[in-house]
Amino acid sequence: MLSPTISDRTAYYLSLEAAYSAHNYHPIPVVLERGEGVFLYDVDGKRYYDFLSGYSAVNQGHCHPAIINVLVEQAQKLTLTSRAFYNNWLGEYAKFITTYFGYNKVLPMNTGVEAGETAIKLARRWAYDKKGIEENKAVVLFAEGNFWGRTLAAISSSTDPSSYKGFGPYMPGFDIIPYNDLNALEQAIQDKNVAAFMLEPIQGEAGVVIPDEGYLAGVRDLCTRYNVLMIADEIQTGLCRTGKLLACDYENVRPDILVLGKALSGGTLPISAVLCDDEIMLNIQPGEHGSTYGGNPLACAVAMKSLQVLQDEGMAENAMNMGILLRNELEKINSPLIKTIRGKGLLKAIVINHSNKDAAWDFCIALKDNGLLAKPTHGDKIRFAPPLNINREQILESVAIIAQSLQVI
Ligand code: IF1
Repeated sequence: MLSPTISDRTAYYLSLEAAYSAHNYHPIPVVLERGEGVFLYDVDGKRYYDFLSGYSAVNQGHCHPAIINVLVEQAQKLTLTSRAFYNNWLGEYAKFITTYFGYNKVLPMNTGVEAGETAIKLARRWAYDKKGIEENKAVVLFAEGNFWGRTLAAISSSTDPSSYKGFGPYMPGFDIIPYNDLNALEQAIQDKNVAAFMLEPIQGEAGVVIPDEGYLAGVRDLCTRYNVLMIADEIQTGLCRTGKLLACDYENVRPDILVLGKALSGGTLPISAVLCDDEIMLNIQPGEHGSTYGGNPLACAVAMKSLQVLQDEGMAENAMNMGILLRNELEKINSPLIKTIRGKGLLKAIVINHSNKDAAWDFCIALKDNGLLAKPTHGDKIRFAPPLNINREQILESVAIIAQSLQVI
């Protein structure tokens, strides 16, 4: 591996984390202290293009002024009541977000993985109360290569050993089928105990894997025909990232349960949400699900503004246009080191073509040295996902950095 250039201040923060924080990550060696729009600044004041956007949590750009304003104002007034009492934001937010996405109800949670768990609980309960599946027999289907978090349930559906190995035993009632394979779904769905199929419309962690055109519509159709709930995990793909409000919109598909997180707060707080209609949501009664922070007034105010900003600033459209520009400019580099360019909107990935297994990492180190931050995944893939308010000139400058950095590997 190339040895990165590291300042003394950077080395200091790296050593603190190494000594006192769990070693559950392997970050690019850069220490950030400030963000603004599409840029991040390190502890030495160096500027970088952010091509990760907090794994798509920062779609609206770092420290978006309108979101920060609401965050600060509401923080000075009221932050948490718990759901033991009402607050003056939850109802307004619930009305806003259900109208925004076209569902009867919302269930507010915090992290993405909690929202995934919530969706599965809703599906199981619906299966027993409405579909008539025998208690404790419900099966939820997942797609190979899925990623929806790190809890015991989430890793129980994982096909990636680094997620699940050594953490068993695993959750029963989960079955895994190949992604992008309607025949496999049709076969699995014959089982009368299948309650739901949960999937990402584009698989993020798997390396931005896009299913064939017609797959999502096909999933919708099979789920409807077999009375199985379609759960769409749009935590990474949703909220304008792929050039539409939701990635499911590409095929005009309306999932039965919609799972959102990440950019719902513009990268300020952990805020997630599960949306569905009454037929599914109202099977859960008081005391049967919740969380201390879910639906807190600070989160509700911030989430409302974060959604508003996406709309007001035309971020879906910009993601679409800048995504096309980014792909065209990356293609122009015409380097044998880039094996594939894929993705929709501003959720893009390249696959590196190199005999050295460290090439993608070394390339990201070179990107960092040249002023652009990205992270490899699964060895040879690199996600390019800048904030959605990036402009044309910034895309061109970023691609110049990418082209220049390819020279070192
Ligand atoms: C980490 C990747 C991104 C997600 C989808 C649910 C969750 C996630 C589709 C859970 C989380 C993360 C978490 C982050 C790395 C990451 C990721 F590299 F794994 F693929 F985004 F690109 N559904 N994704 O992508 O949300 O509970 O984390 O809020 O460090 O694990 P969470």
